[in-house]
Amino acid sequence: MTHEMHHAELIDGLLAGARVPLARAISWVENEHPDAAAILDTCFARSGRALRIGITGPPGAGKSTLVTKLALEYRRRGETVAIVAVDPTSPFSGGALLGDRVRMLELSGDPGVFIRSMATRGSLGGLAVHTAQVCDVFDAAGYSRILIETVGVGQSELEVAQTADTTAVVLVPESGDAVQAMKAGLMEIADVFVINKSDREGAERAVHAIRSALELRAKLSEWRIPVEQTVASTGRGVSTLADRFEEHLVFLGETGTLERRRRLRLAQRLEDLVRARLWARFREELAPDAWDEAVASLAARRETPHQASGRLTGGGGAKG
Ligand SMILES: Nc1nc2c(ncn2[C@@H]2O[C@H](COP(=O)(O)OP(=O)(O)O)[C@@H](O)[C@H]2O)c(=O)[nH]1
Ligand SMILES: [Mg+2]
Repeated sequence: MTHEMHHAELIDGLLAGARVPLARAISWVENEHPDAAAILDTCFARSGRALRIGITGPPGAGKSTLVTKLALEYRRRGETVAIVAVDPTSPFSGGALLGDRVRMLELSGDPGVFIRSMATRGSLGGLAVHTAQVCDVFDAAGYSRILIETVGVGQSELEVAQTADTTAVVLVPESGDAVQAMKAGLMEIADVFVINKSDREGAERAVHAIRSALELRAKLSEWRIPVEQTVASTGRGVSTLADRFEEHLVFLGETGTLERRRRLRLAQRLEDLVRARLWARFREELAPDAWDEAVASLAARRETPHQASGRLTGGGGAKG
């Protein structure tokens, strides 16, 4: 498989469930290979069947361990599982300690599981765009559950989390302080809360703290956000957690929320791509030194940002 594959050959292979073309297709998507567009167009048209489950939370909360155990649980239930790790500290994305590598062996060799890490941001949109695209490829390849692991810190990670249909926020007893979760914006994106490492002191207290924080919020949905305890390292509570995901996905389907969420997500993707394309075109059409000159003229206070942006975009009245 060292020869350059034609994209049609690659598409046929991945749609038939072959792993090598799938891996290649994903690399092309990540690296923005010229033929990636053709692959993405085909995959997008065939996507929409897989359920996308986001697992987010602070580093060290046990997300990768939990994702591993969830994958095993879904395999027992007859689902096929793709794992997308957008966590730079994840064993799935190369930051693994020996113990993590051993853990990953739990999944290796199973043809019903495919693990992929996301590293590059690329130019056509951010990490969220690439994650959504990679998920489309897995979806088209027939994986029925896609587990997306992200570190719950920072705006771009929150955006990645929002590419999922349902999202679990994973905390540990020590970080169970609900205030912290709220500050980090995690409260807003959680459909399910998980207190992992519940073998440790303070798990019950953490659960109660989250529950009371949730009760203080205005009720925006009929969905009552569950707070589950797990011990990912032993698998305790993982089956119940999978039940909660499935319940939430049924709820989303029955209330039309799934459709609404997916629409919002598509709108966001479209916006991201249009912005990226317009920006790329703008930079392409700009005279070689025009950008640096504009910045210099701002620094020298010859122009305001408002004036310079108006001049550069040819619309004197640009806002900003
Ligand atoms: N005590 C305990 N340790 C756990 C549990 N889950 C994961 N760990 C350990 O916590 C560390 C971080 O786990 P990892 O899954 O890499 O966390 P991530 O950074 O959120 O992906 C590892 O050493 C795990 O073995 C748990 O439920 N209980
Ligand atoms: Mg991890």
